[in-house]
Amino acid sequence: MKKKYGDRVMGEITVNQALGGMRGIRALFYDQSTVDPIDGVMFRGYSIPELHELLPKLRKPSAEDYQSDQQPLPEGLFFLLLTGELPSYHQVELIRHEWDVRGKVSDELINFIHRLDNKMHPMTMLSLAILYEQKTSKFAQLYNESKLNKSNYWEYTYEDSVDLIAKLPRIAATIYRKKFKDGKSIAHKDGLDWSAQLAHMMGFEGQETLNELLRAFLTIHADHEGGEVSTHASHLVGSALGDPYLCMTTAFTGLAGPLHGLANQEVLKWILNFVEVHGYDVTNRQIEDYVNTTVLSGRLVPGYGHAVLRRPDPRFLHLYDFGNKYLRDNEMIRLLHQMTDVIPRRLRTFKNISSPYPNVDCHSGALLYQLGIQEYQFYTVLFALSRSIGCLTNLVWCRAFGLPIERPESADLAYYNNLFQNK
Ligand code: NMX
Ligand code: MLT
Repeated sequence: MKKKYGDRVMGEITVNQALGGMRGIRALFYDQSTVDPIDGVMFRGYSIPELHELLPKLRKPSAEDYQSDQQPLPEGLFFLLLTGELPSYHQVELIRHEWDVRGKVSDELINFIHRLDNKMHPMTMLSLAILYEQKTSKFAQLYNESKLNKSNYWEYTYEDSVDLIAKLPRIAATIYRKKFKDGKSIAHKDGLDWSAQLAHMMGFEGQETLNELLRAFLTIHADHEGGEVSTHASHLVGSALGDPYLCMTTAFTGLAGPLHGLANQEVLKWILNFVEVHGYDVTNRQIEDYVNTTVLSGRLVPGYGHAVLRRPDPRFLHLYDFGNKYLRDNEMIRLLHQMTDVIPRRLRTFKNISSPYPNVDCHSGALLYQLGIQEYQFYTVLFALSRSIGCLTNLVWCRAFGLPIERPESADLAYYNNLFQNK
C-alpha cells in the first residue's frame, strides 16, 4: 500500500475539524472493524445480526433447535478479529480452554486488590490491578533483556494479550466481591466459558439468562473501529512499544470517562432518579420534561448521541431485542423502551445535538440491573472486559505490521491565525 499509493492525497482538513475533536478526519489505519454512520459497526465485514447467526454458541444447535436463539461467545469474536475468519465450534472450544488455563491469578494480585481503598471506583481498581500485573509482561521482560527484535514483537504481544484477557474475569470478579459483597472470593469452576466464569465468580451461579446477557454484552462491546477513545488510547501507547498491560491500563482509564464507557452507569442512575420521583408508569410528557430539565441545566442525557453514528446503534438494537425476548413485561424495560421512543424526538429539537439516537450504553444497564447486577458502578468494568478483545487483537496486528510511533503535530493559535491572514 505504501509503495503503490504512499504519496496520494486522501483528503483535506477544516479548522472546525482540527478544533473539534478531529471529527470526520480519516487518518488512522484499523483493519478489524469499521463504523458506518447509518449501518453501525462491522466486525471484519460482519454486522451484529450476521454474527448473532454465524459465531459459535455454547451448544452446537442440533437439527431440532436449529432456530434456537443462543448468544454468540466472545471467544469466537476474538478469533474472528484476530484472524479475519469465522471460527469453528472446535476452535472456540480450544480458546475457551486456553483462557481457562491461562486465567489463574496470583495471590499477590488478589491481595493487592483487597488492599485498595473501597472508596475507589471499580474502574480505578481495574486499571490499578492491570498496572500491578504489568510486572508479568513477557514482552516487557524480554525487551528489557534485549531478547526481542522487530520481527517477534507481535508474538509476545500476543502472549501477553491472551494472558491478560484470560485473567480479566477473575480480576473483575475479585473487584466486584471486594467492593460490593463480603470480599470472599468464589473459586473458579472448571469447564465454564469466559462469560459464565465471570458470572459464577461474581456470585451468580447457574443463572443462564444472565450468562446469555453477558455473552451478548461481551461480544458486541468488543470493538468500534480505531478512533474511539479506548482503542485509540491503547493504540497510541502501544505505538511507543508499551506492553499490553500498559496499553490496557490506558484504554481502561479512557473508557472510564462519562462521555465514553462510563455512560452505561450514568444511564441507569439517570433512570433511577426519574423513577424515584415518578415511578415506572409515566406519561411521555413527564419524560420530555425530564430531558428538558437535564439539557437546559447544561447536563447530558446519557446513552444518547454519538460522534459517528446517525441512526440507533445496532448494538443498542441487539440489546433491545434481548430485553423484548427475556424481560418484555418487566417494568423497567418497558419504561426504557418508552424512553427510547420519546427521547430522540425531544433531543432532535436541540439544534446543536448531531445525533439524538440511543447508543450502546442506553440499554445495557437496565438489563444487567434486572438480571441481578444492581451495582451500576460495575457496568463499565464489563464494557472494559469486552473492549480488551478489540484493543488487544489490534495491538498484535500493529506490532506485526511494524507500525511506527504515532506522532501527529499540533499548532498554537498564532499558527491558525497566520494560516489565513493573507488569504
Ligand atoms: N445530551 C445532551 N447534550 C448532548 C448529547 C446528549 N446526549 N449529545 C450531544 N450533546 C451536545 C454536546 O454536548 C454538544 O454540546 P455543545 O454544543 O455545548 O458543545 C453538542 O450536543 C454537539 O455534540 P455532538 O456533535 O452531537 O456530539 P459529539 O460528537 O461531540 O459527542 C457524545 C458524542 C457521545 C460524547 C455525546 O453525544 C454525548 O455526550 N452523549 C451522552 C453521553 C453518552 O451516552 N456517551 C456514550 C457514547 C458511547 N460510548 O460508549 O462511548
Ligand atoms: C464505542 O463503542 O467505543 C463508542 O460507541 C464510542 C465511539 O465509537 O466513539
